[in-house]
Amino acid sequence: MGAYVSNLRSVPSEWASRAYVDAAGHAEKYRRSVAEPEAFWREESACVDWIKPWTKLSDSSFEETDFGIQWFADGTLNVSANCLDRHLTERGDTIAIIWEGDDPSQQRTLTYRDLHQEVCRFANALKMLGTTKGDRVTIYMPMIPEAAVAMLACSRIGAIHSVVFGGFSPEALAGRIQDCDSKLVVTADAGMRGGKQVPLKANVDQALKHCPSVAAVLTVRHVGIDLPMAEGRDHWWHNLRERALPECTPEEMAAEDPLFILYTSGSTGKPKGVLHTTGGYLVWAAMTHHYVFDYRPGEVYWCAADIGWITGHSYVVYGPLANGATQVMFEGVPSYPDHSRFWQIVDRHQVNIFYGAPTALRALMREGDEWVQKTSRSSLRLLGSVGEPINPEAWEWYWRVVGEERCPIVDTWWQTETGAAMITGMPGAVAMKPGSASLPMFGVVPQLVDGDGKVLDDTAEGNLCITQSWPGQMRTVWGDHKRFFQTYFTTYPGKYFTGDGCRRDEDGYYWITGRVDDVINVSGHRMGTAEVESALVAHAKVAEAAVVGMPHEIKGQGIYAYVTLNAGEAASDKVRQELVHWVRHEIGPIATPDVIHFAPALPKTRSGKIMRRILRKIAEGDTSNLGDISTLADPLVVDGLIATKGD
Ligand code: 6R9
Repeated sequence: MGAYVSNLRSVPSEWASRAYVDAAGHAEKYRRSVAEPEAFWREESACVDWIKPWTKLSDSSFEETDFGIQWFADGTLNVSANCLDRHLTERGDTIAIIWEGDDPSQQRTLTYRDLHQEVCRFANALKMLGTTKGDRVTIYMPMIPEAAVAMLACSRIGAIHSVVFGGFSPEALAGRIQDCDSKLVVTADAGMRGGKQVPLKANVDQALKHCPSVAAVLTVRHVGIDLPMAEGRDHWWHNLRERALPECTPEEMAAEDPLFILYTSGSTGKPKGVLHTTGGYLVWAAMTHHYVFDYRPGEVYWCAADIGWITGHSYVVYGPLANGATQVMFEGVPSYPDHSRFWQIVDRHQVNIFYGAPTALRALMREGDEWVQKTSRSSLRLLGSVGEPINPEAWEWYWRVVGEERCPIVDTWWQTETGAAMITGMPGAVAMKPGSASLPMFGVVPQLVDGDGKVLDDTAEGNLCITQSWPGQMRTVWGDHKRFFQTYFTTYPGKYFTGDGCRRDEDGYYWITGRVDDVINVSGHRMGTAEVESALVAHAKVAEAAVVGMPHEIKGQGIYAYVTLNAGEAASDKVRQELVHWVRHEIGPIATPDVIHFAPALPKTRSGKIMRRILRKIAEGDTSNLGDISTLADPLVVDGLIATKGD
């Protein structure tokens, strides 16, 4: 027995008997999902109402010659009808969304009937503004019910939404609008986070100076501030709402029609527009939500992710609403007004299932147990984690202090590209190991390979690939199908490469070790080092920049930027602040560099390639073993970097 087994936490007995699947059921379902996919998916895809049932399961190949991904292709359905209409007879008066504002005195509830009417009205408003099937709509919103309403309204009429996180700058927003040629932007006057206003509409106005494709802006009044409204272009939602009927026939969509685009960072170039389609995505989001969170009617579920990220798409909007859940939607931050906020919300709304990110847990853990202990949390029975590896210390704290050793923790590994949970715990079925995302979801076939692509069997550590398609897999990069193939299927031909490193133990459990490419994970947010570099070099004083991740106690990884200034520019704290401000302005606060290291020169090979391995080591403070530096054009550069660290 290996080292991890001592940490094994067995499934609490009441869970083994009450969950949708127990250990034996899990093993059998997994076996069938791989050995008899046709029969398996015939059953599981019934979690979705089809207008026309599918007859052909999938047509997918990761090989270059016949590359393509399709699931349930001849079936038809409508996503919003699945999330709303089909619940109305039985659950029309059940609460769909309990909204909690940044200000703890603000709350709203919407039943499924309310939500259905709002979505229909919003869909009709989109139509009034000329939106039709296939049009792109950019949604730049705070965490308010209208964000979900806007997404569902798009899906109702077959428009493709692209949600841009409200923390992104006008520049980042403009890039994402341009890339997919959105005709319409949905926003709010402002959002509130931690007592501060986020000027969303003002950011849109600035972004639109560079976005000729946008003909209309639909603004939701939330905070209630005065705004300049551009004649002919800008519309208030509450004005259009008065004229919009609360009924709108859902568009019949083919399973492979696009549902949404979501931009995410990769190791190179600008962010990619990850495209998800209708049928496979919805089945995958709904099915995984059902099994992983074991949701029962009457329970209250809360996923604390923002809708600007894939977790908000799959586990705030589509998964839980497809399953008719009652959920909390929270606008604010865990530390406002104080560090008890999450747990006060749990008590106020009697939350049973809570799903959050390790970075928030680490930040709260640092503030001390008393913030948690002064709340009851007796309603909680299941906890989830997502976004980055959860370190065993944070896991133990979550288990012991938050869940009082009564709530199983499901650690869910997945990506924007995978649509929903891929390697994950399941309460009632999978014994837990702190820090391991545990076992593959039904239909997921992981494989570990070494740097040369050699398949590693049994206990091993390597690069994580997935060998077969699954319904929720992304279908393309918007506007660049070639880039889709090149990014994910050429490193290890015939396999989907995740970009993550991973270890498999003797029980077949998977332990994600983090990204092995030039993507860093800052507080669970994906950031391409290339994006931060290109923002830095766009500054007039910067000659060159190289960005790497560094260990960070709370954020998981921090951003460490090496900057070489132009000749004649002197390094100073003032310039440092100027550069930090500049990056925030170009991308947004999540890209704020933690360290700016003014480097006289960067370590390069004779062919001019920056040796990032060395930069990572210096950033980590581990200069004892820099490895082979003989290929450097000028090895003395390294001494210069070590000497200037911390200046
Ligand atoms: C859902 C989401 C994806 C990257 C992924 C990996 C990291 C996510 C994780 C995890 C370890 C987990 N990641 N969940 N690492 N354990 N449970 O976060 O999507 O924003 O695209 O990020 O996040 O490195 O490759 P996305």
